[in-house]
Parts: sequence; C-alpha cells; structure tokens
Amino acid sequence: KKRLSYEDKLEICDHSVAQKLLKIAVEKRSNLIVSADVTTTKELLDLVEKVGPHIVALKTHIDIISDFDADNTILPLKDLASKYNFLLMEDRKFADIGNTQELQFSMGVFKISNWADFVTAQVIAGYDSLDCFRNVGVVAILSMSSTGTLTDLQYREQAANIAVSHPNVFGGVSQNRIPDELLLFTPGVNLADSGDGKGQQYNTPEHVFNKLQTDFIIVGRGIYKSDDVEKAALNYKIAGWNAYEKSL
Ligand code: UP6
Repeated sequence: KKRLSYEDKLEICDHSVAQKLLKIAVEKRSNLIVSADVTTTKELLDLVEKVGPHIVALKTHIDIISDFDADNTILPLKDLASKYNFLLMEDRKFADIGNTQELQFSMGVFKISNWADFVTAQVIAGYDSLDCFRNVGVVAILSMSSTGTLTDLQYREQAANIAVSHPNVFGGVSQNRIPDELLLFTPGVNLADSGDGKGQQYNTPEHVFNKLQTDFIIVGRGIYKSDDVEKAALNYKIAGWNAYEKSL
C-alpha cells in the first residue's frame, strides 16, 4: 500500500499540532527534526541559528542544558522558532502516573508546559496518564531504536491502541509502521554510521521512508557533530525530502 502524502495527512490528522507540523513540512519542503543534544545554552542557540531554516521542529532534552535559564535559554529559543518557523518538541519521555507527570510537565526548573509545542511520553502508565497533556500535543513512544528494547509486537500494538484513541496524542515515535491517523517520528537516522557503540541503531532516510513510511526523521549527531552543521542539516533535509517523494 502506498503511503499517504502530507496533504493526505492534513485531511485526517486533525490535532492542531499535527496540522501545524504538516503545514510547515509542505511550506519548507522538509521533514527534518534536529535533535539538539548539546549541553549549553550557547551551543543550543548557535545550533538553532544554523539549522532553523531547514527544520520543521527542534527536539530538545532540556534537562541536559547545564546553564538552563528561562530568560536566557527559552526566550531566545522561542524567538528563533518563530523567526525560522519551526515547532519545539521536548523529548521528555514522561513515564510516570498522571499526577506526577502533570507536576514534571508544568513545575520544577524547566516548566515545559510554558514553552513546548509538543512532548514525548511513554504509554507504559496507561491511557489516563496522558490526560495531563491537554494543552500540548503528545507523541507517544511506541517502540525504541536501541538494541534489546522491550517494545515487542504485543507492546507496540497495545501502545498504538492507546495512542490512536487518546485525544491528546497525534503521533508516535517508532521503528515500525504505525496507524495512518498518527504521524510517525523516526529517530535513529544517520547517513554515515550504523550505530554508536552504546546501543543506538541507525538507518538511512531512504530506509525509514520506504520501509516504515515515516513522516518525520529525527537526526542528532549526524548533524550537530558535523564539521559543517548547516551543510549537514541541508543534506539531511534534501535526503529526507527526496526519500519522502520517492516513497509516494
Ligand atoms: N531517541 C532515539 N531513539 C528512540 C527514541 N528517542 O534515539 O527510540 C532520541 C534520543 C536522541 C535522538 O534520545 O535525542 O533521538 C537520537 O540522537 P542521535 O541521532 O544522535 O543518535
């Protein structure tokens, strides 16, 4: 079966964040999400200045920023997001009971609910645990890219059932195909390496569009570790877009 285009997905994915992402993808001719796994505010903002024009979203692990400060980290980040037209995806991978997740989402140092357009969450704690993300969109972790992951077929099916039926969820992170009404986000993408020696496993953009019919590729080290970050971002953007068009 042929994959759905972004235009097709705009018809069936009605969550407001899904709509925004799909429109940005079509406008920028990009399905690239950069994973900004750097550890200082300066590195983060420098990276975003370079990749911003090429991405649909920036994926953060905000808790690895050693000098995090709402005014110095988040305000300029939000300015860059509107300047370059991309969304902020906080890859928190929440994995607790609803009440705790609600606190982790809105309280503490990072106050994710104040700035993230969407977040990732495990579904391990069950359907109701996702109710607290009313004001953002959720991308559910349905399977993982690392060796030995416990996300077997039975888990993935049950996780997908939760994701499809929960109104706050509009997408899934997976290394497998997922139902069409969700947007598929695929990390573990790298053009040069097949792994990182720490369990990460990589595929090419070609593979994840052809075999998984993914919607968005997530690239970290393939871009931010590159000698020419801007050129690398452009390369992955083009590779991702060509792979998407070929898979149609
Ligand atoms: N990530 C994965 N695999 C998953 C889920 N999430 O790699 O199954 C995240 C990692 C990292 C990024 O937390 O931020 O995607 C991948 O980075 P890399 O391209 O440098 O390997």
